[in-house]
Amino acid sequence: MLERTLAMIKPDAVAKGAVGPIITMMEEGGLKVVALKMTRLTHAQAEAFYLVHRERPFYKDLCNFMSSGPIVALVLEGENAIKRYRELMGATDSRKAVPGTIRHKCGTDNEKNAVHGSDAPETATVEICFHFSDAELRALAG
Ligand code: IDP
Ligand code: MG
Repeated sequence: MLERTLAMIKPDAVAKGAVGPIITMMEEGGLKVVALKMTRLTHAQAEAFYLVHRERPFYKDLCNFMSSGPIVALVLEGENAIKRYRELMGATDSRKAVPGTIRHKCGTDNEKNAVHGSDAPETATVEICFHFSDAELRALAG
């Protein structure tokens, strides 16, 4: 099934100059970049994006981290893109991510883990709309 998923290259990976290598891994992993922007989340935007985790002990630190510097948001498209990209990212804790995954190569620990990826079709739709306007998404169709 042809799907779209929302990816973010997080502030740690942007800061270490890993934007290029990560996009290369996405493309070589069979995912097509269909939208891309560099942006920076405000603290309030980070809180909104990660609202599902608001009761978790790491929520405050996560929102501080995600608003600490620029990020790159991308829409990736491909067959089973959501699952395929989750596999390509690797485990949430970069120290446990297996070789060949983005988090193994570019992440540090269970917070500074280089990349985000949607976990289901419903969240992918919500997260794509969080970062890209209707007009930007319409432009993709053309
Ligand atoms: P995921 O990014 O692999 O889907 P989630 O459980 O959805 O992982 O967590 C969202 C983000 O919160 C993670 O990518 C990571 O940056 C951060 N995070 C998750 N678990 C921990 C933790 O135990 N300590 C600190 N940060 C965490
Ligand atoms: Mg998640």
